[in-house]
Amino acid sequence: MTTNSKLKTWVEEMAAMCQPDKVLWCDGTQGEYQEMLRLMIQSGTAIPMDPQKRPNSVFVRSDPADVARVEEFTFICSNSKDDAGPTNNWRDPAESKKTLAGLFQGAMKGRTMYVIPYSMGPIGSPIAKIGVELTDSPYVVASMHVMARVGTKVLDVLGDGEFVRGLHSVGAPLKEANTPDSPWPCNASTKYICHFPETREIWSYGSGYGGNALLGKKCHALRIASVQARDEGWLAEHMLILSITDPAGKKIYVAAAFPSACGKTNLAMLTPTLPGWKVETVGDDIAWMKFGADGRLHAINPEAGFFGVAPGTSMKSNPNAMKTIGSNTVFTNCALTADGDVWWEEMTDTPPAELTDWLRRPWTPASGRKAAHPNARFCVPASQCPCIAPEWEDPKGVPISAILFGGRRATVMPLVNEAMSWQHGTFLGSIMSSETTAAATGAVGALRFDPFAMLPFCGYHMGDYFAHWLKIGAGADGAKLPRIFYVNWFRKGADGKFLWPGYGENSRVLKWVFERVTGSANAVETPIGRLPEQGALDMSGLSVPAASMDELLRVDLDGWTHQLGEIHKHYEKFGAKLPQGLKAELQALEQRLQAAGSRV
Ligand code: O2Y
Ligand code: MN
Repeated sequence: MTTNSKLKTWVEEMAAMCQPDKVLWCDGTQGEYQEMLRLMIQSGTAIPMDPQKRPNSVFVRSDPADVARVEEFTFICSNSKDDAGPTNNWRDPAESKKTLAGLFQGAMKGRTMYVIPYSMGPIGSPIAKIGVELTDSPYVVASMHVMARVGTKVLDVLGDGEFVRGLHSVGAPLKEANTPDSPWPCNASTKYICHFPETREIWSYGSGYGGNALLGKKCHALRIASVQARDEGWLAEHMLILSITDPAGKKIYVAAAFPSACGKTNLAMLTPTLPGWKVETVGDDIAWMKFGADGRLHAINPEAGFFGVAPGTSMKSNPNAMKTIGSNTVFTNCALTADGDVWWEEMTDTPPAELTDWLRRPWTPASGRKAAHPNARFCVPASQCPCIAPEWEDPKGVPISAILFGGRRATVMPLVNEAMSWQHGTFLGSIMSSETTAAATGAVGALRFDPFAMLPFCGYHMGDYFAHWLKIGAGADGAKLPRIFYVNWFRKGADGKFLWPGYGENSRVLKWVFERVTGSANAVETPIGRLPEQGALDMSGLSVPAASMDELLRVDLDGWTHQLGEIHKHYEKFGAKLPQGLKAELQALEQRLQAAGSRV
């Protein structure tokens, strides 16, 4: 238990409202984790996997009404609507609390309320933060064991200090303790994921899945933390962290922001094709960065595990992830093979002849539908990753030398482009975008902006968030700030095929980034930024046609000029909160493009 009177009072109040059968304080031990797996197996939530194939792993199928984050039911309940800004759903905090209190009243009847003290970041790190999640889901307890540091040791560090309060219920009370439960209790019709940034609270109702329910992850480590970071002068970002080591043993650290489905976990665990180069993983999804005594930005991965998308993960695309999930893994919404293993699309070149799909139906390759849910997940301790950086839990964090931004752009954006300054880099982050495809709503080829990959995760007004980035740069020693790059692995040729092979070959771009930071690679100044000089990108041992390389590194003046209108429209959303520095960058870009166009 704890001596923290604020925590004790809050738990008592929440238990009085939710009326669980019992309240259990999580100690974070291995025994407790095993007990959660046992409960999940007993209730039909999980199936144990063959211990010969995947020791200590379970397989879970969720309710089809609960398979992913629910952005339309995710709210920022700031006191002022203006503070949530144009990119968030806002609800009045008092109104929301009233609605939610009604829903949470008796919501945990027949269930146990688990109290999970957790640390986002290594326990005791000056960059880490503590939260407490109350939940009625053993799946959430088990997953939080993997994704965060949990239990008594966190309470010891918390002492009488402050913590983020997270209340979560699957929203499916049981009439009595022995009422039969559904294998995946949730509330199919009512879901609310509410954030109260001023009081550092999260109330999540109705979903038991991923980012909706593991409150340390997106809710705390991004939405609430982004507000804390603004208030305290640091950065909470949707970024992976990796290290690159050259053949001589020199190592630098890079953070990188990409929207979902752009291969973030693959990049974080990349196996370089360049001989002698090494990449190691510090984190695959979130980075918290604070200035150290040395004046440099130091990053920690606030998480302790990976909650990775399974489909598309294979020995070809990400052998390190495949090796990571060999044991101690919770798989959700994958397909099941006849011999009790998991499978998902692209795991193997040839699918198994028969499977049970994620909806428990027989499946064959002729079924004409996907066997695993596209958002099927593995949840696994980061420590199991064969390429985890030895220093990944260093409480001081790792000093960041470069920040990459990227999106999925078939046109216009070159393979790599170095920003001319922190302000220019902030501009590039603010215009991160992907082209819409036929599958997405809206016009095909229109730009869908996802600034800094934070669109669903920024807990306050995005215009103020841009201003915060500029302030961080303005207050720092410029020579010590990370250099900023925009990368694009997804440019296509006229035939609609990718021009760049991607995956391990991305190490060639990382090498150029490394050499720009360490001062040994040349760049050419262009109207859009600094691009690799002819021959500066190491292409040894790789044959990409010269015409493709020209296209990959071409500054598409017409394309950029055309998208200026869309950038203006994107910026208009932020109204008076759009910082002057970004307006100036857009104007300067326009002028450079014009000048270059009139020279052609
Ligand atoms: O669907 C979910 O709830 C998971 S979302 C997620 C999980 C891990 C890493 N990133 C994400 C994301 O949506 O960015
Ligand atoms: Mn993510």
